[in-house]
Order: sequence, then structure tokens, then C-alpha cells
Amino acid sequence: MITLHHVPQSRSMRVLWLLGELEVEFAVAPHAPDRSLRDPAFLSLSPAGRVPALEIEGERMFGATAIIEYLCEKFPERGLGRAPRDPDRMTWLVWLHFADTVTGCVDILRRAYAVGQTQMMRDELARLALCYDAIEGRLSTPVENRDYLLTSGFSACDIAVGQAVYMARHFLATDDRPELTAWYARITGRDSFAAALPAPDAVRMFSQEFYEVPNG
Ligand SMILES: N[C@@H](CCC(=O)N[C@@H](CS)C(=O)NCC(=O)O)C(=O)O
Repeated sequence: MITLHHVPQSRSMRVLWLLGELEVEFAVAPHAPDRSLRDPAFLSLSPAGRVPALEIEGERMFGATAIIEYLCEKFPERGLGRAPRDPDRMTWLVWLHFADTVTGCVDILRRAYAVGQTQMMRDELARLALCYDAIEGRLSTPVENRDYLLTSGFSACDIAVGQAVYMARHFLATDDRPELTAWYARITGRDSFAAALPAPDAVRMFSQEFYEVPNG
């Protein structure tokens, strides 16, 4: 059995989305984004006390991107990874890991809001805007049917970056980037994305839908 340790709306949501796409059996161990992640039992699964953590084959894994790469290799039938000799392998790796560049901005924005640092918020929003520009640029490259980040079609990159954008949209809207907005609507229309959303009463990472920069 595969068990995903999950905090709703966090990076573990991208693994939850992927597991849904892979159509494999798994269980979810829910966690709250608080000090309980530092309990010794959880630290034995994820030594820095972070989600996601994954129990699989009697082992434990931590780190969203490592988990995604492993699951794509373990379950190649759904075609969400790109193997070493695949022409899209390099691009797959680039965009898979780019998800964490986006989420790095989100981590700093969450911290800036927690401590009320308006300048830090503005600086990080500018860095997040560059990430959105990169995604918009990629999706604007002229190939036939550029519906997804890879020319070869939907992949775990769309899941990882799409979920990173889901988190980032709590701080910066995507409306002024048409390709990004259309792609986001396309990939979040999938059933497995809907299944990865938090239940209405779930403890979650974001207490607000959107965080405005205070005036001044
Ligand atoms: N590089 C790690 C980062 C994991 C991470 O920072 N997760 C956040 C949620 S998005 C977390 O667990 N935060 C709780 C905390 O730091 O206490 C990964 O990709 O899994």
C-alpha cells in the first residue's frame, strides 16, 4: 500500500493529483500545517518535518519532486514521465523542477504576510511574476497544439507546475497572461485535480482565498 502524508493545498497536493492520474491504490494520512509536523513519529518519515512524505514498498520518501519522478518511473503506463532517452526528457526535468522555483516564491510570500513585511511581499511578487512570464513564454512557443508544457502532451510537469500555480494564485492572479490562464483552466478541469482539492471542512495551508498587499 502507498500512503501519502498530506496537508491540503500544500506541495503534497501535487502528489495527490499525480496518484489520482496514475489510478493506483493509495491511502492519505492527513496532517495540519502546524507543530505536529515536528512530532518524532512524523520526523521519522520526513526528517525536516515537511510534506509530502510517502510510504511505499516498506520505505519512506520525502521531497515532492523526488516522489513524482519515482512514481512516474514506477507506473510508466500512464505516460506522465519522460524516460532518459525520450526527446522531451530534458524539458520534462526542467519544468518538473521549475515547480519548486514557483513554490519558493510562495514560501517567502507566506512568511512576508506572517510578519507583515510589505516590501518583502512586493519584491517576491515581482519574482513570482517572472515565473508566470516564463510559463506564459513556454506556452506561447509556436507548435501545433501547444496545450501543455511539453510538446509531447500532458505530463507530470503540468501537474507539478499547475499545482504550484494553484498555490501562487493566492498571491498573484494570472488573468493578464492568456496562455497561462487557458492552460491552468485546461489542466485543473481534470477529475484528478478536483479530487485533490481540500474538503470544505479540511484544515488547510491558506486561510484566505487571496492575500492583498496592504496599502502604504
Ligand atoms: N523541498 C521540499 C519542501 C517541502 C515543504 O517545504 N513543504 C511545506 C508545505 S508546501 C511544509 O511541509 N511546510 C511545513 C513546515 O515547514 O512546517 C519538497 O519539495 O517536498
